Amino acid sequence: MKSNFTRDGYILLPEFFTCEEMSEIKPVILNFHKAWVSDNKKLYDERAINSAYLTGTKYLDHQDRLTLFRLIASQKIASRLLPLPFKKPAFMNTQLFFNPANSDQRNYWHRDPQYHLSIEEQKQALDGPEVIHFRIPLEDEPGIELIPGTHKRWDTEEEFNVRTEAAGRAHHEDLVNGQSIPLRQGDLLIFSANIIHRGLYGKNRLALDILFCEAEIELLEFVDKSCLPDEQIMSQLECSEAFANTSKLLASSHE
Ligand SMILES: O=C(O)CCC(=O)C(=O)O
Repeated sequence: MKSNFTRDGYILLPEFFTCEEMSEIKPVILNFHKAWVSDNKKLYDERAINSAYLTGTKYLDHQDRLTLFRLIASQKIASRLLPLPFKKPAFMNTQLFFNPANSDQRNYWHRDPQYHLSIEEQKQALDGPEVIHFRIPLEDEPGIELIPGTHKRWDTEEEFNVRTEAAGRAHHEDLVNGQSIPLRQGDLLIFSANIIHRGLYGKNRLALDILFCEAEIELLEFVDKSCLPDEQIMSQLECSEAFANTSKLLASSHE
């Protein structure tokens, strides 16, 4: 059965990007990753599985940032973002997922908001506002394992115990309803940040996640402004609506 975002909380679009499109993005991501790893050696060696803020000014030059902004604001991404059941889509951040340097490090089931919301707030978050990942694998990789439908329903007892490491359970233990979604370079996986999921480590995994959310201040207040395009870059973008919604909301919240 084909996945459906509203029902399942994810959609896989195989071969969404052409080889040509991937060959424009990949060198930029590798530039970022190399600079980030050398600046965060201890974190990388000890436990990191992702970096973030790729569109910021710290590690990439103007041309590389422009390539990322053009991707995020492309007609192709907008064609998948705008039809989602969102009131107003806004750009939130970018992340880059890779394998842990320590090959014994285990993955972990979670809902993204569980690290900053109470249990009651996590239940309320299932009714929105929504945060979603657009995952773009730059290499073929084992992908993600997720539990379809959990973006809108609360955990079973087992799911809860495993993802929160309660009742003697560990967060890497297998869960019965887990569905693995292997990814290939050029695919696009869209999934809800609320869904119960875990990364599958292995191969040469390197995946760019673009995070969008509904334009609500509680989701956008920590956006790093240096990760947003300036006016001169905005004028060169095809579909800048998600960036514009973020900038407008941040500007109005500081009035
Ligand atoms: O790919 C991973 O390691 C996990 C992904 C994840 O946790 C996330 O995207 O929130």
